Amino acid sequence: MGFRKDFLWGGASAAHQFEGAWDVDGKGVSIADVMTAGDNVTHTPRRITDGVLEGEDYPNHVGIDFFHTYKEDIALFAEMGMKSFRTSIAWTRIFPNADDAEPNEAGLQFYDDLFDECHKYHIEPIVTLSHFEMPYHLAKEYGGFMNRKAIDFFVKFATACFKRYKDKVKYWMTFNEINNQADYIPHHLAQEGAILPKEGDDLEYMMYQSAHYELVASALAVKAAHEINPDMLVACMIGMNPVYPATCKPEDNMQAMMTMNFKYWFADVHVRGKYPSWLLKLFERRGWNMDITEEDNKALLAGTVDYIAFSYYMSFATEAKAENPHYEYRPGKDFVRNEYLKASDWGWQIDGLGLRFCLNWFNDRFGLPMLIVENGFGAYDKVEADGSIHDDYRIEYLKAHIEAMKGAVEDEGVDLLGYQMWAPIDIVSASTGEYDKRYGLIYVDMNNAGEGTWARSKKKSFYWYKKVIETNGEDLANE
Ligand code: BGP
Repeated sequence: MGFRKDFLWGGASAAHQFEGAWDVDGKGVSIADVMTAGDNVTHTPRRITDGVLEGEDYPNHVGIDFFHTYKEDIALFAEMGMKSFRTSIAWTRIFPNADDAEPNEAGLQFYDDLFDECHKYHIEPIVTLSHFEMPYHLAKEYGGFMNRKAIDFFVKFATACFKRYKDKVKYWMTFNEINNQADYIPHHLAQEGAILPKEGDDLEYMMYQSAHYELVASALAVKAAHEINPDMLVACMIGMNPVYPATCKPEDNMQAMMTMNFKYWFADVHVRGKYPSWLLKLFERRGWNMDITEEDNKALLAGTVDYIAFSYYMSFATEAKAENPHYEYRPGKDFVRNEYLKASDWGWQIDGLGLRFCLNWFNDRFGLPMLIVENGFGAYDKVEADGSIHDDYRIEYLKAHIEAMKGAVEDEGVDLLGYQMWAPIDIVSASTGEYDKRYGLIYVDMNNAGEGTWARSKKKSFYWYKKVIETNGEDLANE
């Protein structure tokens, strides 16, 4: 019973959200480097600027300066007992413009040093190749993944990483939350596909076409990895937030099922190497002339993934509407509030059991090993006069989710490799660009207003998670 002995307990982050050092040692400008700071209190969204502009506030330029503090921070992860640490390789540290002839040695060396530091403490590095940080040059000069050339640039980048770290990194992921763009909002198209849409563009079509090129790029990367070192395991990475029917009306149930299809078909292609029939029908219905070649289809089949990595934060509920006879997913139109769930200050509905649902959904559909690579609670933290931080809400969130995954392992027998909470240390929020939306077990003294010393301190959840890891998930009590 319980989790496997070598269960990969750990924490996850992404280069652009914590490394900072945005222009150090030859690093190029990424999409994240042209995204401004937002704010939940004033409802200020992030903006994407036309290059790096004077006078704008770009929080990812600084992150939490992990680029310079990684040794101290990893020592804290080790103290917590972390067995694994997920991060990404910033594409622009390796190929600053995407189309460079040779990789940047200083960038490659940084990750060598970082992975060595992890291994020093027997922490397994788990690596995402592309986590919302595509080269800005790729977006601006090539149109990002709307251009077939992006496939070659990505495969070149992936291959350089596989070759360099083949003896240091075993677990890989290609594109972080590749399915986030199913909503085809400009923010996600930029983060996922380096696409900067213009007024009047058909965003829905662009999403499907560029996602196709990304899926081919991912499949070619999987194949390359296996050729370089057959022991390396490469996953897709899906942002999984299940969609429930609002009622037991058959139409609502049908709507929920199709919405799951529309949001998670990316996993079907990654795992099965081919498109689901309903999606080919959608292409037909839209009358799109998709650029999907025979060679692409072969590549998809030859590069299916080894395991499924996914993030989980919340669940949604949806209802059917008569005006939507094909039960399509229409972003922003058919979701309803789930009255059984509470939500975070950012409106994310908290649903521990939903994680068990996801594990079973993936397991039944694909039967592959799984790795939970993100799960956590973004909240405002309060520092007491004595410096302590009592983040019981975060402990409660993590506890409920770990209990749910335990259920899926013990009762349903899902093959779960590990759990990486998001994030072991406070970092910049990806959606809002805030410091105040905190996920960490380690506090970083910096706020939205730019005030703070950058000092690190341990929250109550730090000690709690240490005990959880020590007992391999047996003792989850919050004392
Ligand atoms: C996921 C992303 C992460 C991370 C997390 C929390 O979608 O993969 O990069 O940031 O969500 O989201 P946020 O930072 O917006 O609160």
